[in-house]
Amino acid sequence: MYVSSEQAGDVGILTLTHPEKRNALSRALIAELMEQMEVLAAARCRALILTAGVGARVWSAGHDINELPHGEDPLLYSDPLEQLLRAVRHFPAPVIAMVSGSVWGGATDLVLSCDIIVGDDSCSFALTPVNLGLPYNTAGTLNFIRRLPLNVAKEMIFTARPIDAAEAESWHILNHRVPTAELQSFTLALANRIATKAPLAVAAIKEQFRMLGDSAPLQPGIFERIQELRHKVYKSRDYVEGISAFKEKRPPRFRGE
Ligand code: KGJ
Repeated sequence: MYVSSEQAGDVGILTLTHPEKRNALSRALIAELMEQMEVLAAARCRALILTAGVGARVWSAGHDINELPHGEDPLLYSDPLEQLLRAVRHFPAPVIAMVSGSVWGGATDLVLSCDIIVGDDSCSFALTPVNLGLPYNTAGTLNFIRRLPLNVAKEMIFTARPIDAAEAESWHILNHRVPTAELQSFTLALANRIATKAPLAVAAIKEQFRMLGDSAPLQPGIFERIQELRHKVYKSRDYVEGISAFKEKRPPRFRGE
């Protein structure tokens, strides 16, 4: 069991429970998470809290690096992480990320796909594809452009530096930064407030935000160019080196080829 699920009145709470692997977003963990999301949606939960628990040291280490393919597109439309991101965006009630601890790579994409983010002083967020030599995909890059100030997105990506709670607050990544002791009660109160509102209106407006936010047309030529740029990166030796270095627990030696 990598995920625990509970329902407190109209509020669903999904907790990642695999600290041994730092809640890496493996195929198995994502399958459980999405199954529980379906159960909570069918039970008509009116707000969903996604968390790794109060006091977690690592909220999630991101994509399971052992499941990233060598020499192939690492973030295809059908990749489990991509399916999870869409499930969160399509979930028929607001999803609140409640964050203690560090959030890495694709898990930061996941948190930024939630509707509201509440963090405590221990939370931090990193975007790390350049540590692995991995080309990010179009959907994720668009999510960062929409969700973050462009200069912030660029600094986070180019440096892969975890940004702390104070920076996350000042850069409007967090809706609220609260003391750890109040994280649970504050987030529950927020979710309960949402749960008292008209659920059809909330769901319709969430869907409007999603569809209108996604409505920017992408010219075929631009998409093809992006695919070509990404192809060059995931076929490179640096990408193999990035993944090998992680598995061998050593710093990568990138050569730009
Ligand atoms: N995937 C698979 N296994 C992982 C991952 C991961 N992302 N992160 C940690 N693990 C596993 C390690 O291999 C260890 O397994 C165990 O979790 C504890 O990790 O050797 P084992 O015990 O069998 P570790 O590194 O010993 O824990 P800490 O020293 O506490 O460090 C926690 C960190 C989260 C700082 C560290 O594990 C780390 O840097 N993980 C990788 C974080 C990262 O760069 N994630 C981004 C992955 N990439 C993406 O999501 C994407 C989409 N991307 O574009 O890059």
